[in-house]
Amino acid sequence: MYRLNDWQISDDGLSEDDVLQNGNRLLTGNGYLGRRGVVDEALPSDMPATILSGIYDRHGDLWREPVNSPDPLYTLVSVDEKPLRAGDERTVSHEQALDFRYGIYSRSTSWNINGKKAAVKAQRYAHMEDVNLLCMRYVISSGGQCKINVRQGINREIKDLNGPHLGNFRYIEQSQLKQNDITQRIKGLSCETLEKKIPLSVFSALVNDKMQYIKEEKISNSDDGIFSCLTFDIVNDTEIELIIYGAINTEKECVKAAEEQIKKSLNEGWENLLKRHKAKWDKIWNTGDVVIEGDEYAQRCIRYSLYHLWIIAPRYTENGNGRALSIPARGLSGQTYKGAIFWDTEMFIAPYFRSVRPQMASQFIRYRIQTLEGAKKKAVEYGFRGAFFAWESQESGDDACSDFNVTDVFTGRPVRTYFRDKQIHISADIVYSIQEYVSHTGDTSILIEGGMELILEAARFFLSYLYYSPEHKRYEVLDVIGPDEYHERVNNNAFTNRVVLAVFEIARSYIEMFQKENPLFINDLIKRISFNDDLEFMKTVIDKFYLPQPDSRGIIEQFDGYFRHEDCSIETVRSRLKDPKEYWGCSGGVATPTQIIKQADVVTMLALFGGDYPAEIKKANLDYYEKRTEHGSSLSACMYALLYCETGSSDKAYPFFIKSAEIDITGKSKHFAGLVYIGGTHPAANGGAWLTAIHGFCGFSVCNGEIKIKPRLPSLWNKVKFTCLMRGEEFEITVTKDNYSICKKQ
Ligand code: IFM
Repeated sequence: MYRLNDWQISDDGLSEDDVLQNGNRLLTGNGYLGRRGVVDEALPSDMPATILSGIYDRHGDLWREPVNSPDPLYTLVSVDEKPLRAGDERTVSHEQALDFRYGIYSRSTSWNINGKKAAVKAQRYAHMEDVNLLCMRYVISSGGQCKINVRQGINREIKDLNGPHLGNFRYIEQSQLKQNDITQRIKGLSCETLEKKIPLSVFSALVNDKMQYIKEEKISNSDDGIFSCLTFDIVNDTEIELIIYGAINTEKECVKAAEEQIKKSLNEGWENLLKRHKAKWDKIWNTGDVVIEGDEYAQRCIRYSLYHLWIIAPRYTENGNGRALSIPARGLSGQTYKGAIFWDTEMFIAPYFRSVRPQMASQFIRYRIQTLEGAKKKAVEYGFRGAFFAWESQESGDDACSDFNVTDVFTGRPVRTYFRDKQIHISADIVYSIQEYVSHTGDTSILIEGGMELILEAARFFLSYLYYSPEHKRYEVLDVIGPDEYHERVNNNAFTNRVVLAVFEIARSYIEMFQKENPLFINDLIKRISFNDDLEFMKTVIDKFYLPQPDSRGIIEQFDGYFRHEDCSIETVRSRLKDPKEYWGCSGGVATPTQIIKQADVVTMLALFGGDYPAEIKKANLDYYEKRTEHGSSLSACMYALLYCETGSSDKAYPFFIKSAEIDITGKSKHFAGLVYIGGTHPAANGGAWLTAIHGFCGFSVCNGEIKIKPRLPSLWNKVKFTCLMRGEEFEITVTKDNYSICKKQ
């Protein structure tokens, strides 16, 4: 059972499900790598993983997915020749914990060995400054005379969902370094990914005290990795401390770099490394924290959510020189969803970073700019022009989403899904997010450096996608999937139509802005990409564009014909399932013929474009759609929360906020879509929790560099404090129930 305290979450569970959940719940990372919260002696079935950000590989014709590195911290202890594994029949106690202030995972396990106690306590973290580095302190205690074997090194026995991904292994053994009764043992391994031959080096160093007990030691290597094998002859109650460093590198000169990292860390030592790591976290919390007074649970949940965003944010590539990276839908918690980037980043995660680390938000945009060519190729593939971004984007902008993204539970056969072909709103979400970034930061250089071209290409894509209805004399958007993925290939999805219109409006307003401020740039661009005719067409389209309107009840129909679908309860639809893992959408899904939707759709549109609609319309739609939303996606709850806040019902928003903020604590989310595993952490919900707390409850917004606050705190909350970086200045904002202050931070 998990327990949540201030800055700490712990769990003592050992069941298969606990192990899977804790892998996510106790995740550590630093934006370069994510390490699942499993024990140090984990078996492949425990899903140990050290996921590398932005490195992908494809095995055969299986799904491309992020690479899981060999594990340099692997440690297995045996007492009197019997391996100690958490959960084996001799286990007496076991607890794992995560200090989410400093990203430190710890475990403490004890065993009964023929009446004597043996225990292991370990602490480990992914270094926040030296991002290639993992550090671990591992203490073994034995209650009396025994023989202890330690097998520590680089373990290749890890599990890929669609692997294996690495080959051409070479082991590197270093001579041991003995200094003042301390021995440092360094082992290394080099390999490369199978598809693109990306080099990967992993080094591991083991340092130990209590040399007097060492009976024997050797290095062994085989197909499962390279290990130091130490035998200690223990005569009485003793503690053996091991310090272990792991370095992982994927640069060109990765062997050298990983080895240097290890040697540097050995020199610096555990205490100093930890100090530097903590100082980095202190700095992050100094701007990144949200302080809530009056609600301890919410306080813990929001910090836990923000922690999860920081451990997956690629800080190491944000300087703007090299390749830009973004955040995958399941972060760095595993290979779920192919490690791909969805609209989750732009709409749910970027707002937080825009406020506290604008250079990260700008990196997300640069990532999309770098994938523009892929988006253009995809548009051509489907017979359109312009930029149709990947629904599931990997490093090149090619779409990782397969045509058969769900496996039927009954037949085991792949099912045709249309996410890749029809979730066209992705191109518009990216444009929307660029506009939000520019409005917040005033940084128009991103537009000049590719952002404007992206916007025009996205506009061109939609211009080529539109359908002119001669009957209604208007432009429509047909055959799409909106946020609600249970209803595929629908016409005039209200959300999609609204964001497509936003693209045209944004493109037009930036063109006007540049015509005044930098005509040379914009005229050149329009000429270079031959956008002139499109521009004329776009102006016509804006005037004749169809946006679904509220009906006599004030309700906006989610798509043409939605109201004709069976109107029944979520329970009724659920009761029709023949298997709990059944996918609710697609052609045969239980929700497809009904009005039950997967996630906020019209509600998302109203939350984003609130200014276009009066409060009664928002309330009527909240009321209508809430009963019909299954919240089968972790992106759903926060949109309800935001809209409830906007309509003055913060207490109704509160449970939705909690649902978002605690999702990776409780682990209560869908783990399967058909037979496809979709578990992991939920960065979009983590970002959604911040959105609700700050944009929702504090009524925070930024428009063209001006901060606005409209306090609407839920009953439990007395005060919220947070920081916003804007246009080179740092503001501390305090919001109470009926007041607020915005102060420049010194
Ligand atoms: O982007 C989401 C989508 O909206 C619903 N299915 C899961 C995706 C990744 O989080």
